[in-house]
Amino acid sequence: MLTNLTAQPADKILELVGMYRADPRDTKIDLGVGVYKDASGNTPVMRAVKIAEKQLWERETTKSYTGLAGDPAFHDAMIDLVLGTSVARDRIAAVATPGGTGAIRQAMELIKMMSPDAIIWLSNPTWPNHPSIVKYVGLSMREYRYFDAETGGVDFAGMAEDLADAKPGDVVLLHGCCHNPTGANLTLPEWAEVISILQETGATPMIDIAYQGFGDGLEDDAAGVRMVASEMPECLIAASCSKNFGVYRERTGILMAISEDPKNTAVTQGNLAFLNRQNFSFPPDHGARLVTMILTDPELRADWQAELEEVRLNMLSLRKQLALELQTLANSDRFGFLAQHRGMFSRLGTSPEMVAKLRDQHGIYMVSDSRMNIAGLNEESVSILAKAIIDVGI
Ligand code: PLP
Ligand code: TYF
Repeated sequence: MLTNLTAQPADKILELVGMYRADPRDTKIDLGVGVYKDASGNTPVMRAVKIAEKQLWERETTKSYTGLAGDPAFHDAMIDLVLGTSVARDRIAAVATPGGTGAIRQAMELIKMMSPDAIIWLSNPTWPNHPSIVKYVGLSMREYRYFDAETGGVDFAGMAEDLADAKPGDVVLLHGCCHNPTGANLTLPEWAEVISILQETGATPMIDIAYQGFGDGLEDDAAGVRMVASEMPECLIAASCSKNFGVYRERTGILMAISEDPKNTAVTQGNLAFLNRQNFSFPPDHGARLVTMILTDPELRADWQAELEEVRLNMLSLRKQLALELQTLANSDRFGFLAQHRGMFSRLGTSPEMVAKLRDQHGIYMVSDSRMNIAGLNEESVSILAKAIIDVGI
């Protein structure tokens, strides 16, 4: 039976990790997988996470099962973080999931139950796991224009035109902030316009938010999500704690499903718990518990927010430095968009051949679509990257 299997295509981002490791050059630079790294290239455990882990070790009296939906205190803390007070709590059903990816998967399964003929609208480009999960779950998809390669910004006119074709029962998947892979984001007036289109078409929004706090700050990064959630009758939200709490391997995420009428919340909650039970039963608890402790303890929360802000400002300053060095070397503003982008990623906007040249000639690793993880840089390597970009002729 196992001989019936055929090879699966590799994940292009994860494949790069192996290529980078195999490269013997000590000057190599890793701008591949989206993991935050400090100036020394380490991905540290955040201070508040370490303290919470110690407290948990001291205080935890049982590791018995939680509930199928996870700990309600985690739901409350995350709903507060992502949505603030934008939506009445009694309209929101929520389940803890294994990471943001688990939330996306559960959302797609929920959509399949509610609207099997739904078309899932995905930005072009988007995180490669979006289309692969949609396809695997057996839903249809269409792309909407998103990135304007000429300007390095959002092709909003194209996006609006494409989304006007969405139908009731369809789902429009939006990145809450820090768009992966481009780094180009919607402005608040553009979010408002997306809401008008959703209202005109009757399509349902789903928001994937995996980098809250990495762009313009915790509150600003959630502004688009909050606007959509407060103005649309229904909304799905998949949130990840992997990046902003640095708990990647703990698999910590949440799916929220907002109903128009609070009377529908209990049935929705039951269906979310049902889906957890079918797929993995109880969700992982360790990361969720740490996140809950941090968000509900004023001292831990303040320390976490301060460290997250250091992380955000570090990436922002690296972006600005890169844009500036390229401006000087190229004697033009054509890389100015790098300073406008927000979050971990920027799409440089060059060909896979040029990306291969950067790798072969300079030991600089980025995804073949020219997505760079800005956190893979430090003050010294920014100059090396800028020179290499000009040297290969981008
Ligand atoms: N969505 C996007 C756009 C991402 O980049 C990631 C990153 O890993 C995720 C979701 C989910 O991450 P995780 O499953 O590790 O929480
Ligand atoms: O886009 C990234 O690099 C992160 C990490 O299958 C990631 O989101 C990459 C690929 C993958 C899972 C996570």
